[in-house]
Amino acid sequence: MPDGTVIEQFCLTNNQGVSLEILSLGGIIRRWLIPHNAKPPTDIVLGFDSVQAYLSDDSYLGALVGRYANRIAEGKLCLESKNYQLDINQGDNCLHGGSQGFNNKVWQSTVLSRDENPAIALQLESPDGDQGFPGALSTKVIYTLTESNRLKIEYFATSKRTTVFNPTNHSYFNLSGHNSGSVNNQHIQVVASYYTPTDAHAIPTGELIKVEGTPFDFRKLSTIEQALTSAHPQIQYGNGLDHNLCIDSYDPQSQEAKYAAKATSENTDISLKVYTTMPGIQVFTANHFDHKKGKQDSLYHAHQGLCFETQFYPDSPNQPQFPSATLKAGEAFYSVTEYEVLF
Ligand code: FUC
Repeated sequence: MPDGTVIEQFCLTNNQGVSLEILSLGGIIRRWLIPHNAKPPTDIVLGFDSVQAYLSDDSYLGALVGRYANRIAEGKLCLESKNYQLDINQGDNCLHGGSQGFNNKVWQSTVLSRDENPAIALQLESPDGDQGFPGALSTKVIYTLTESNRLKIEYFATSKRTTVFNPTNHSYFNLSGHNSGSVNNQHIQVVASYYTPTDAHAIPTGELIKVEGTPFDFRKLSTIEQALTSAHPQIQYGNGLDHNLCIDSYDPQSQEAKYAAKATSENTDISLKVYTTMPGIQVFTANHFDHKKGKQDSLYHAHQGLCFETQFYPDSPNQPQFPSATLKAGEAFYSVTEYEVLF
């Protein structure tokens, strides 16, 4: 780091030959290698070669995001009758926890082994008032790679004062390989009957709209392209998919990750399945990428990556009808998202 702090890189490997490289900077998943018989492994996530590149980029490649993934309108938060002004870092809004969010922090790391599976724990103390959020927050994220090729990401937190908490991981997947061009002809499924439409600045209008008859109907496996080429105004706003879909299987009482989404590449026959305890999933197609210089001299263009960001709905603190991201003082937060790779 510029101040001399050392960043560590961990490699999680299983007996199936899957391996992941994870940085203590932002818990960034830098490489995710899937073996192929007789061919070099396919790296299914976008990333950079240097720490400097991660620090100077604002696309959250592979990183842990918090305290609040996605947007809070005008950075305005009201909790227990007190108003808080959060850091504004995108237009008029607070995006992904403010300009110094979890992705920019060096996390304290511990090597673990969970049920024989390789795992690491990353811990962070976020002080009271960090990016404007109330309450000193202690958070821990555990990454575990299982023998069934699942990366399990568990999020834990407690806060000294009532706050909001909505962490995610912002990996950009490309199941044909990070340097293979656009994801347009890959297929996705999202088990979501509703989505939360937004205004032109990606702030939810507050409605839940049926996906039926819209480009957001991914209940059956369909190409990403059919959505990206749609003339629907919601697609035009952001040059692609950048929307929260409401996961049908969400159960606020359950701590068991439920199937939510899938992506698949016919080029490599690699598929990804997403399971989560969270109510929403931001489906984002790297709409603003424009010759971004990525790993090993690759150039990342618009629609070259696909994010499945599991989350509370965007701006939920200002939308009382959305599932609540409030974390009460002293309460324990737990969520889990699992990414399973099939090949
Ligand atoms: C996603 C999107 C945003 C943004 C960011 C980098 O979560 O919702 O629009 O560009 O990632």
